[in-house]
Amino acid sequence: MRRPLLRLACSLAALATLALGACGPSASGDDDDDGDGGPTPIDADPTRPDAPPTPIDATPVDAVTAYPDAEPFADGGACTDWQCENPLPTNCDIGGEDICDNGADDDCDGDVDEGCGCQAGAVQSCFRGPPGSRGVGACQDGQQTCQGSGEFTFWGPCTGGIAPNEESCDTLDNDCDGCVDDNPECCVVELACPSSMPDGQPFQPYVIDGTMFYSGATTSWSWTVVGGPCDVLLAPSTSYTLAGQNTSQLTFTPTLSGDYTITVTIVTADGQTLTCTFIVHIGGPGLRVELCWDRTGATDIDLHVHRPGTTTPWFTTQLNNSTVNPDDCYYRNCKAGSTSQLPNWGYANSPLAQCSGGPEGAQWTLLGYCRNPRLDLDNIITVGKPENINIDVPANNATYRTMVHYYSGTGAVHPLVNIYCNGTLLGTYGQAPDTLTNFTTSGSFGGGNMWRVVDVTTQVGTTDGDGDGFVDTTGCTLTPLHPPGMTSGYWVTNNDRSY
Ligand SMILES: [Ca+2]
Ligand SMILES: [Ca+2]
Ligand SMILES: [Ca+2]
Ligand SMILES: [Ca+2]
Repeated sequence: MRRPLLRLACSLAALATLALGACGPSASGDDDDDGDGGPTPIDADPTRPDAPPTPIDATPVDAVTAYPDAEPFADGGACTDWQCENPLPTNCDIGGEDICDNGADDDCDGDVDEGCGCQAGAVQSCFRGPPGSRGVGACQDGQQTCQGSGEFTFWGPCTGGIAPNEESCDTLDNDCDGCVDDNPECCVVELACPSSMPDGQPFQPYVIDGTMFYSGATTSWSWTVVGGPCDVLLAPSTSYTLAGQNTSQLTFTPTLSGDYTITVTIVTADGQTLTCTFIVHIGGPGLRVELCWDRTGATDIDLHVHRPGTTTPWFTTQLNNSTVNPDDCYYRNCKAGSTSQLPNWGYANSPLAQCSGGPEGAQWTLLGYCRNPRLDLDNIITVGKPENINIDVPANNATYRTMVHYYSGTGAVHPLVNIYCNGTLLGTYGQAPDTLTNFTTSGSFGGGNMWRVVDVTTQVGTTDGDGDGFVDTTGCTLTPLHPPGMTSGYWVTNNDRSY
């Protein structure tokens, strides 16, 4: 996770460090500390040494192996400036057609997979840079959502991730050309930004110690976090909490899965401003359904997940009675503190750590386990909070229907549903610009508007390959639901509790 802090000095030892491949000569000025106001006489053109320096004995840059059609370095050694005069090819097909469904901007026009159809609401990984830089150095994929409906669908903008940036002195390959800190000004490296971070889990505090990146004297620290679709919708509220934003140590406690872009800005004692930006992935196991909505404080919207293999009515065992249906997981039966019995769909309980950090944690602790399915965030007209339902190890090849109900309040509400499968966002429904526009009428206990969102079919393996303590959910097939007989549009009914 964390890279060792490097402190490399050029100046007097310019030739020696160049020979070690640590950093190149500066482009101009008196870089040899001999006080004569000029470059070292032995090196007439400091940007282009006459001959490759030897010996080079440093770790080869990952990109050389990760990107097989790159020009191999002459000696297979480390990057220095002279080697980076042959950067990795961009692989741009300028003026060509973008190749569909690869999440790459093949024609390098700034749009990813433009002109390609997709399934409305689906989410895919994408990269905001030339294809040749994808996965190289500090570059990381973001995500894009399929917008539109019916036959008129297209991939929306690619957001998040890390695109190529100006090279800075931080031990990372910021411009993703395959060379670390290949900047003529990079003589002193004091900042060691992380190239990757370990994954976290919802409700578990994630502590980041900034002194692992910068250990010198500072005058200030500042941390910012950018979250996923619900955080965009809930802004300025956030689904996560932060502590220590103005100290060297950030404690970030998420409630939702997703990719969070974290930036730390450090002002050093000598007035330099240094920054690191990186991504922390928060992912719970199994199937995770998340709901948020834009109007809070006066509206209560509820999330429901239906047991596979049955088509019993939502809410109650029959359309016209009041007995809670154990096939429907929702606030009345699926919270630790619910008055109705927790549903038993035949799944093992999860260790308490999976849910004890949430708002229902104390009550789950009394029970001694986390139930599956369970609702561990219940938003009852709380401003800026989401709601979710989890099944840590769902059944193999089983189909779970998700539904959103407008319980109380008045006026149009725009709910958003995210589907995570083994920690990866695979679908988001109701996100702008494809918001749900006809969700206007509330009604307790099964009256009012119901939005049947998506059927999720889970594929579950037999092993715990990712080591999170749960058998892996290896994939999910998402089938967005449309009004009967239609191939597009959101399916919203009024006063209809049927499956
Ligand atoms: Ca393109
Ligand atoms: Ca493409
Ligand atoms: Ca670079
Ligand atoms: Ca760098």
